[in-house]
Amino acid sequence: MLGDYEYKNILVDVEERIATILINRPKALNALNTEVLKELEDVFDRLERDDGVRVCILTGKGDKSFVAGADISEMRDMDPLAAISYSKLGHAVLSKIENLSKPTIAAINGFALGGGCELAMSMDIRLASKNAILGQPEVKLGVIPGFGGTQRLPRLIGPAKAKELILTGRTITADEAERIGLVNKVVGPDVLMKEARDVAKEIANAGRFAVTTAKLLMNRGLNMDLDSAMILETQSFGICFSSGEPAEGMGAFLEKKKPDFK
Ligand code: DAK
Repeated sequence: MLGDYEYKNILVDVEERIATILINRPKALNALNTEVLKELEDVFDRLERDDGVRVCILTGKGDKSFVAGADISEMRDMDPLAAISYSKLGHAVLSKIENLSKPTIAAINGFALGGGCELAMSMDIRLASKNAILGQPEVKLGVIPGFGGTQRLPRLIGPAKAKELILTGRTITADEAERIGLVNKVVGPDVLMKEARDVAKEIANAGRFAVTTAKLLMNRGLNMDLDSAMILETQSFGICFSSGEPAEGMGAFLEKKKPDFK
């Protein structure tokens, strides 16, 4: 399958049902230009269809930056129409990642600024190395977050902190990001990828249908009224019993052994 994943700016490695995607543009601190965005769009399409992949980890090449934002040199001379189509491309890619049926983990190994912070926010779990710096500094460049930041950040950490961060453009350390709920956990740079893989393995070993369904319910439910979301959960709970997974999971528990989900 590796032949399916050959790109100019992205490296992909699939091992033990876990795909690790590395944005490989360290000279520009892994900034997202149109080419990188299009490659990300393509790789996540393929990963969605790849039955050998259960969980995806995304990180940036080097020890300095996850993604330092949208590409400022590409954006500088855009006219409004070009900016709209660039923003649409970013939205399409990040929505694809957010709605991927497989769980995603951002391993934030340094700067996650602007589009980089927005990219991390489109993922299910964010782990950060101690040296990571996060933020939405766009207003300092005379623009607004254009890849969903004005919407995802307040939903994730609440409007008060989101307004402070977006309106000032201030950046924060990994520890502060953890305190306000922007990242799940902060670890040393040397153990970041191990930590990400450990989380990914736990997910990959759980029931596939259960994991996919739980992700879908949390994503969709947040944008629904509570009564409808509860009905959707009840019905989905029932459907789990046609997947074969409860028989394996509960059977293994009662027999005091580890489940082996197919
Ligand atoms: N884009 C392009 N190149 C970048 C970059 C970026 N975002 N960030 C860094 N680079 C490049 C630098 O230009 C430099 O290139 P050379 O000069 O070596 O050729 C190289 O990466 C190394 O960067 P530095 O020399 O600056 O490294 P330092 O360690 O001194 O500083 C830094 C690291 C991350 C603090 C600094 O590079 C920095 O402040 N970078 C910009 C961070 C930032 O402001 N990010 C937000 C970008 S704005 C929209 C769509 C999208 C967006 C908005 C609107 N619409 C269409 C409406 C999204 C906007 C953003 O994401």
